Amino acid sequence: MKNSKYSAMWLEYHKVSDLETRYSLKVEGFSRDDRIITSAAHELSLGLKKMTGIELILSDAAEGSRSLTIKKDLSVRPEGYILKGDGENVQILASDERGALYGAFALLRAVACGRDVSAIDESASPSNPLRMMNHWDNMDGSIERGYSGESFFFENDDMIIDDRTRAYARFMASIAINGVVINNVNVKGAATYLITDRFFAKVKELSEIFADYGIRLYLSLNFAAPIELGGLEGCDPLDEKVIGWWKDKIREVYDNLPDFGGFLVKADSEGRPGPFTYGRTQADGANMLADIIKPYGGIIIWRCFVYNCTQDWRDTKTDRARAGYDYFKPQDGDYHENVILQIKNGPMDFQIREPVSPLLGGLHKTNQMLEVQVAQEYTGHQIDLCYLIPLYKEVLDFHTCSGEERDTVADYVSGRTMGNTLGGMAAVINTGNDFNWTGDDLAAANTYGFGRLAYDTTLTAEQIAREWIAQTFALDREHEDILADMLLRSREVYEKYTCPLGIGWMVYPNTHYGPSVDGYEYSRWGTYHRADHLGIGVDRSDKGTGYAQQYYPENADRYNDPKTCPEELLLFFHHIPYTWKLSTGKTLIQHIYDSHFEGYDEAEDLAKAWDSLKDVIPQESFDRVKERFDLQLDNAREWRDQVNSYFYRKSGIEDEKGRTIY
Ligand code: GCV
Repeated sequence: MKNSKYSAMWLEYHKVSDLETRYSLKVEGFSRDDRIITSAAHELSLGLKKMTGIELILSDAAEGSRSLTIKKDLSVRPEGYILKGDGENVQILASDERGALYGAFALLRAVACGRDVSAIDESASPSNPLRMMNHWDNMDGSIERGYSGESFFFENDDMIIDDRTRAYARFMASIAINGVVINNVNVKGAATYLITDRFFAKVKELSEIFADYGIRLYLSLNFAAPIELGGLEGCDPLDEKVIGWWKDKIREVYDNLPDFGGFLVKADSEGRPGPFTYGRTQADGANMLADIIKPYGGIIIWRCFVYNCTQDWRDTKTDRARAGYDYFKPQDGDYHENVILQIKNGPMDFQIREPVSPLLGGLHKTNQMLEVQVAQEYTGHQIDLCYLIPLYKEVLDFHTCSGEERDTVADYVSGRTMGNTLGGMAAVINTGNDFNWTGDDLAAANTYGFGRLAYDTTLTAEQIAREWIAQTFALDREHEDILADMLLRSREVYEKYTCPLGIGWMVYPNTHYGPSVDGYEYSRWGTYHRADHLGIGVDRSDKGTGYAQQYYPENADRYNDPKTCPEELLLFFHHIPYTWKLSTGKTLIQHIYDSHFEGYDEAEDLAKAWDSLKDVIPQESFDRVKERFDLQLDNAREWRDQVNSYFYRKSGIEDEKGRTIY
């Protein structure tokens, strides 16, 4: 149901000083009437007034007063900005409107973070060309893997455009998001009709609001649209009739939505239609659409989440982790220049820890984009605290060892390694129409952090956490330290009480919250831990499924041998006896017990730390989060006791510390 009340999240603009001075706002080199410049000017007026009391006079005429100038400077990199203050006057320099808008938000951020901006000297430009949010919103208003209420884009198979739409666009612009896919990648029912007359007017209206904030609108596409909308018998990408249908359709789309960004496609994945049905490759499908959309400047973002989801659990040779690479690597170099392959960070599915997908950088002749999940599907449903920026950082900083000088994932997806211009980062977003947008107020740190990191991959998880805290809660240093520490520890805490050592899954089927050790063990999803009375883990070495060999040799060798495999991923790559000695000297089984006991205790510490912030966090916000910590502790307790009991019963090995196991 529609909910028009909402919080200001990190754009609260808390008061930091009371200057009551006037500045004239000047615009040089840009058109004052430009839609994005207008947004920048509006935001600066609002933010500075609220935070500092400064009144911006939107005119060049206010002689004598100090000035804030948005100025065009072609030497600044695209979408970048320079902030310069001479002690009196401040300038935002940019070569394009987006850069000016991001500069405006950066100035406001600096003020919110308590910096003296009168002599500011700062510059930035995006690490990634594309910085996108993917909504998994359905047209009936539900959100696939949504934990924050209903969709604010859709309801009853129709679109919603209201105040929230603009508020959302402001949030996204403030973290430099430049593309948004509004509908779920599983395109069904009414969503297939988003590319028809039925919705063009509303999609256009929405895209105009986005355009005010430098955001391009994209849609997820139903590969079977030629059948469902066009009445054709099939959707073979090499069939002339199908190609003709798409040509007409895409012309119609651009006639109605001239600034449309392009399509995101989930094909041949979890029951969605795709080229495999016709014996074609993923490249055949992607290239067909890309060629048609190219004259309009559009792009095709093609997801690599293709695997067999009807596996027989008895089959130990088939390995879901291998699937992406096996399907997509053979066509590396065949994808046309306006295709981007969107690759999930790990080879499985957004677990709390997985190795980096070997496709990232494994492809070296194809545009690629990193997909991460901000929505906490397997990471606590925005009930359990789990700050995910450290996870994204690990992925970006991962050395593929491809032999290139620039060999990290960040290098590949940014285009730095291959010199390509299409690539970047996309996140499955965690927003909904809850008052606080993200269910858990603290989960907004992930939304915020994703955008900041995608814009500047050199930022640290701590810097981002502190920026977010300052803007959201404006805490003093002592309390900021407490909250920053909570965020920074939270992912490891979650990992400890759920599934450490890279094993993953063990989660309640379908909902993906709470423990169910064998929940996915005898299923069709390719998600097994293979535990028996002697040990646990999946052998993905050269003696097992051979997945480790999909990496470049240095990494392949490291992962292949349990003695050199990073311990946090040990059970992802190897089947290990319970009596195996880890580097700490503990046995594997003792590590499992200890980790779960510690994880629960540390979750309690997090909850206590939150209690210590009671007097400095707004009451409603405090209460909402507190309720979640209560639930998190229940969850952690279940995980601890179920996992420990399960492995005690399997192995028959006592806990050295004699704690209660059931
Ligand atoms: C949108 C996982 C999720 C699905 C999701 C899918 C995907 O399987 O559980 O809800 O579907 O990933 O990324 O396409």
